[in-house]
Amino acid sequence: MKLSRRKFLGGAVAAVSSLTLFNFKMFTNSPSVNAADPTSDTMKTFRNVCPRNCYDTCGTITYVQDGILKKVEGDPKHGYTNGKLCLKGYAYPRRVYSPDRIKYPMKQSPRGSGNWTRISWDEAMDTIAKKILDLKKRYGSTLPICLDKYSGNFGIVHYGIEGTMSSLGYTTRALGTPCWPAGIDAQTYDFGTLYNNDPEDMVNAKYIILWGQNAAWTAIHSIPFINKAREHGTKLVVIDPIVTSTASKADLYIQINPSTDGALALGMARYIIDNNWVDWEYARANSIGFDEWVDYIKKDITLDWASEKTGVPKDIIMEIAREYATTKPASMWVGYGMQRHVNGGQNVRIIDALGVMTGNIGKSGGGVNYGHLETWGFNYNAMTNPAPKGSKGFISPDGKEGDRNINMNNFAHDVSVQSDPPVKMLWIACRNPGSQDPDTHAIEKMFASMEFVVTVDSFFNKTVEMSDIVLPATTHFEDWDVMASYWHYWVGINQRAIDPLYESKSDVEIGIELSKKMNALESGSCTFPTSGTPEEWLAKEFNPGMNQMLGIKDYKELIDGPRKANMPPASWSDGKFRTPSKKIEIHSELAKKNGLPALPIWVEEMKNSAKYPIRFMTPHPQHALHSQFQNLDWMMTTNPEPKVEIHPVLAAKYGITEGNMVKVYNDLGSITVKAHLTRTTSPNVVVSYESWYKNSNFNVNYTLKATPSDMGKQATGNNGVAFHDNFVMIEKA
Ligand SMILES: Nc1nc2c(c(=O)[nH]1)N[C@H]1C(S)=C(S)[C@@H](COP(=O)(O)OP(=O)(O)OC[C@H]3O[C@@H](n4cnc5c(=O)[nH]c(N)nc54)[C@H](O)[C@@H]3O)O[C@H]1N2
Ligand SMILES: Nc1nc2c(c(=O)[nH]1)N[C@H]1C(S)=C(S)[C@@H](COP(=O)(O)OP(=O)(O)OC[C@H]3O[C@@H](n4cnc5c(=O)[nH]c(N)nc54)[C@H](O)[C@@H]3O)O[C@H]1N2
Ligand code: SF4
Ligand SMILES: [Mo]
Repeated sequence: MKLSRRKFLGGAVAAVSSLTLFNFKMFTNSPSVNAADPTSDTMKTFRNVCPRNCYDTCGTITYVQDGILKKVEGDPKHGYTNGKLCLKGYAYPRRVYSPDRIKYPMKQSPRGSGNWTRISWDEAMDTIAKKILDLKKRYGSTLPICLDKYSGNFGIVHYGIEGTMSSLGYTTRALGTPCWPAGIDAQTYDFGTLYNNDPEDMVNAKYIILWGQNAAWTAIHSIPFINKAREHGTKLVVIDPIVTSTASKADLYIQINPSTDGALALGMARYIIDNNWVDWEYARANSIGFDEWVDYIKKDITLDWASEKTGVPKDIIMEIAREYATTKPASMWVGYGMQRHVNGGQNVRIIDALGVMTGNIGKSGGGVNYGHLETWGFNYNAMTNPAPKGSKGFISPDGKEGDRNINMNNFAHDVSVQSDPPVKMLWIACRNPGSQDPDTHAIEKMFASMEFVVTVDSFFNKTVEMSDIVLPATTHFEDWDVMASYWHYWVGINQRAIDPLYESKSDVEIGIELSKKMNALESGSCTFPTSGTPEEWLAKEFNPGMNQMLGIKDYKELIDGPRKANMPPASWSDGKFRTPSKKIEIHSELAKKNGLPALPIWVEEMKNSAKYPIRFMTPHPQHALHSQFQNLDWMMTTNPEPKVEIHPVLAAKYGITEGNMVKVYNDLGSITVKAHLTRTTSPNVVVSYESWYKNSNFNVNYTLKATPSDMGKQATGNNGVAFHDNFVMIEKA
């Protein structure tokens, strides 16, 4: 398969938690759905896991009374999330019972008009099935149908969406991941795959660097482990172009010029070599190409150069180089933000090499930690359906017949250029390209060119607005599923805590309905099963290997609490790297074969232009998960409107003052948004956190070009997007 894919209150811990971890009691005044008395006789509890694309994948306890979800709490049996949730997690009842939920299947005519009418499930399925059969007849295959699914819900049973498409025949698929592909390839070239230390093991680190990682917002449950280490004197360093919430808690914050992390790491490496702090024994025994890289550094890298490139003073580079190399074990956590650049993967490779040269790989309290997929070995039963007999597929260059893969990270373009046959119909589920993809104007144009668009979602968003039919999706409290994390090592299940609301159905149930209709219209036209309860579908995802890893005999044991995989705390502690040479490949022939430098050497960052001199960074928001959550009432109260953060020096240059409406624009498009003047950014970078606000057309991606990052193709099928290499001009609106 392609990689798509605590309890604490006190001391230093509370300082961070008060910013980021909300106590649910803050919200229990709302009489409608949150005033729950957990001791009540009629109160039932269920186990759930937050299925969002979030490092934390929290275990939750769901309180249900008379069939109504009253409250959601953190699950104390989950050893990483330890009984706490983020604001988004506590807000789940507001999401489940939001008046804005899509309640019924609806059709819009004409598309984009806003003229929606409620239709029955039967009419919806009939219209969709007839369209599929019509396209198949006209083009001789189902390749004109394109699936775009990503991270709305990462549950394993939700791979039934891919399964639904497979059961129709060979289709066109948006392949890749916008999250982390460049870094995955970097670690694949270096170590053979991505495989991080157990994040709970960060308590054993004597020195921690968060490199382009905003944990206080995007992975909040790691903070208590980091703080526990700090109680024993561990120093926390944060490297980010923005003074984030995480940076504000650090012992040392380093404001780096964006996309120059490789230069900083090379400068550090030079100083480590000059002072002979290199762990030669580890590096030479476990890697290939190390001496070649050292020669390159001695020849090409100086501290003056590194300082000038990165904007980091020389003495600070020397300080962190010395401390990182001499305080063992030292842990690095490389975030996904810092690899969203044209040289992002290469920068990760250089940071990996720093970990190798200091002997921090394979050690408890160490590691260059990025992510993992070690606990994702499920059956993917819902995903695996054979194409109907006689299906015609896409013939790949190596002669294999199958689906036609296009680039998820250049979706508008790649859909539009298909010609043999063209893409005519989109099936969108767990995905909001209208808001999350680069170049929104191109997305709009591409959607407008389609014959038919079906979107399955729980909320009316920008993508739904561009669809012909919308089908109402259940929330994870209305469904059975199993969830693994790409960061910690816990696995838990989602129980069906409440019945599906209104007429909503899970994505698998939709597959079942579609199959019934397709086969009624044309027998044998769809292989998706037409039966099975949601719990039976869940049961089919487990296998002896997974059960053994989790120490269970049956998935039902997960109802008693999530389980942690039986794994060593330090990744790579067995020294068995998964590269072709079975060693860490500082020199990677595979990278070279793919047109990349074989060694972790410096690759230039993208520069601004005279016309668009200001970098526009659009990282991940605190109270939203992309286009999810910010639309809810609690979030709109907490954070009512979007902003663009501008350094006062830059603002003065353009005559902008606090609260002015500002136009942020480039050749692709513009957004108009309120200015917030702050010194948390630098004078050449403006910042807006991407998310979807209710009743607002704010969307940073109108300005964002689909520029590829340098890596991703090797392990994920396509390169990533250089989201943070975006340049704009600003003016008072
Ligand atoms: N400018 C900018 N753009 C970015 C990024 C950035 O940093 N800057 N980050 C990128 C990254 S890393 C990512 S991961 C993407 C995220 O892109 P997406 O995966 O598209 O993002 P979401 O908004 O989380 O989810 C999409 C939709 O899934 C729906 N959904 C939730 N649960 C279900 C379900 O069970 N079934 C169905 N059918 N639908 C469901 C939600 O309501 C939502 O509308 O955005 C990318 N876009
Ligand atoms: N609250 C919340 N949590 C989330 C998400 C969310 O939307 N909201 N999204 C989830 C998903 S899908 C993902 S992929 C992860 C992403 O998690 P993170 O990796 O933490 O994501 P970002 O916030 O995009 O980027 C992290 C930091 O990288 C910094 N950065 C950008 N460019 C550079 C650079 O060149 N160098 C350095 N050193 N730093 C740089 C940004 O300023 C930002 O502070 O988070 C997940 N968790
Ligand atoms: S969004 Fe992340 S931190 Fe918040 S409840 Fe879900 S998994 Fe936990
Ligand atoms: Mo992501």
